[in-house]
Parts: sequence; C-alpha cells; structure tokens
Amino acid sequence: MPNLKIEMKKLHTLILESQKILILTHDSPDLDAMSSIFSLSHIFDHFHKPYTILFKQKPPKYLVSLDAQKTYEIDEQILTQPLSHDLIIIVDAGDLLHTGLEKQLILLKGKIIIVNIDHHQTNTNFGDINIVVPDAVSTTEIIYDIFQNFKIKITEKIANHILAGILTDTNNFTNFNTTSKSLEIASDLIAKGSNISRVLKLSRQKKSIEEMQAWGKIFSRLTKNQEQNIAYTIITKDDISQYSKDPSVLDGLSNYLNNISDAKISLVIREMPDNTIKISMRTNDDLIDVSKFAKMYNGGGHKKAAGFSIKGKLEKTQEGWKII
Ligand SMILES: [Mn+2]
Repeated sequence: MPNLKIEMKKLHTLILESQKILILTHDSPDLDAMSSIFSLSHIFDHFHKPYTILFKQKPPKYLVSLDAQKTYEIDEQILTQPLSHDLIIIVDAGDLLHTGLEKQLILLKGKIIIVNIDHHQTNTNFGDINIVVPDAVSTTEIIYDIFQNFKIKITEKIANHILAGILTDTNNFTNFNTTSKSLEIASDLIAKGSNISRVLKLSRQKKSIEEMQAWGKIFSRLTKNQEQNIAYTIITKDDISQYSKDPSVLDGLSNYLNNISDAKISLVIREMPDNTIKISMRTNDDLIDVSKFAKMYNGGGHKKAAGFSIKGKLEKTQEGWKII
C-alpha cells in the first residue's frame, strides 16, 4: 500500500505545477461525491489555480446552495482532446467505469496525470496517484486529511461540505462503518462553524407526497427469502416515470431498508432505462462483506454497502419478480 503522506505530497506538487485542473466523480453522484468535489475545489482556490468541475448530471439545488458561487459543467466534450486541462482528479469512484466516462478517460491515460481519491474497499487504484483509504467513512474524510496535511484552514463552508459527506456515508452515524475518527472529525468541523442541523436538513432531501408514495409502493413489495435470510424489493422503470421525472427521489431507499431487523442482507433491485438492473446491497452483519459479492459481478463498494449491475429486465410472474 502506498504511503499516504508521500502520495499527498505528490498531489501538493502536482496542484502547484498545474495550469488548469479538471475534477470529476462517479455517475449519479451522491452527496459524498459532490461534497468531495466542492470541498476539494477550495484547495485550488487557496492556490489560485483555475479548475473545472465536471458532473455527468446536474447536482441538486440543495447542495449547490451550500456553496452558491461555485460553477460546474455538465458537458462531457471537455474530455475530448486536445484537453485544456493538465491534471485530472477523480473523487469517490471505485474505478473508471463508474465515472460513466471510461472511454474518454482511457484515451487520456498516460497523456495526463490522473489522481484517484476514494474510500471504496473495491477501488482498483486506477490513478497515477492513488489516495485510497478504505477505512475512511467518506471521501470527504480523506479530503479533511488533505486539508490538514496541506495546512489549509477549513472554513465554515468547507466544514459543511466535509460534514455532509460524512453524514451521508455513515447514514448520520448509524451505519456500521461509523468510526471514532469520523465522530472526532465531525466534532472538529462543528467547532469550525459547520451547522450540523442545516447540513442534516439538506442531506435528508425533503420529499413531496408523490415521492413518499413512490417509496410506499416500493416498500409494499418487500419480500423475504427465508432460506437466505435476505429481504429484497424491486423498482421498475415505470415507477420512476409514474411518480417523478427525477430518479434521485429514490436515493436513500437502500440505506433506509438497512433498518430491517429480521434479515441479514437487504437488496434493492432496480430496473434502469438502459436495460440493465442495478442491485444495491446493505448489511449490518459483522460477518458479511457485501463488497466481495459485488466484485464477483464487476461491481464495487464497501463491506456493509455495495452494488453491481447486470443486463436484463424485470418481469412479474406468478412466482414473483424475475430478472429476464
Ligand atoms: Mn462515498
């Protein structure tokens, strides 16, 4: 395993030498991914380095409201050559595939330095520099360490971003991955001015009645496989279009299902518009590492929360839902 301090020093030098930095994250970014981007961008501000934030989808308004003057791009053309950037930093992505920009990034490999900052157990160390810490509860926790290492002051705004990532990825300190370090960092962030109730309110993403009904419908399909001690539910393509145009309404559902007391593993099986099926797994069982299972299907994640995709569609049969 590479020495983190050395890797951070390399990152420091690269940022100082860079003329323009490109920063991106995984597809369908969660709050940790987006907060990692926003917090890290303050390091570039500190060094007066120009940068571009690239998202594949528009981030939600509530997040942008934490840092209103930041701008971002959603145009993937940025990645076509000749590139006007000389350093790419990818945060919170276990591998290039999950960026949704794999093809473009592979073409750039060897021509431009890629830095990989992540906390997924299954990270493939795809970067030229890899700051990968599977013990970190969130990628923002690693970014907190980078701020400390670079001796850059964490302002209230930065503290809010870092805390947002920690709260999301620990499910507000209720997941098994919660560590004393993450609580210490959270305490320091609050001391630095972060407003935990505001961040919590933002990260909970208030839901409309339609969205709540969508959750209700999906919960009503919950089934338990007695033999394997697994609880699962499914989300069809139609569910999304019926209730909301915004697929992010179902974010957080897998974490919520992890509250089930009488199953060892919970699964959310979700039909995607591109004829793939996404399976999210959660467990609270000490002895189970769901990331190993996800890896068998080219997925990834953490010991207690992981996922993978397979080709197929969902069909309702007399014996229940089937993947065809
Ligand atoms: Mn994360």
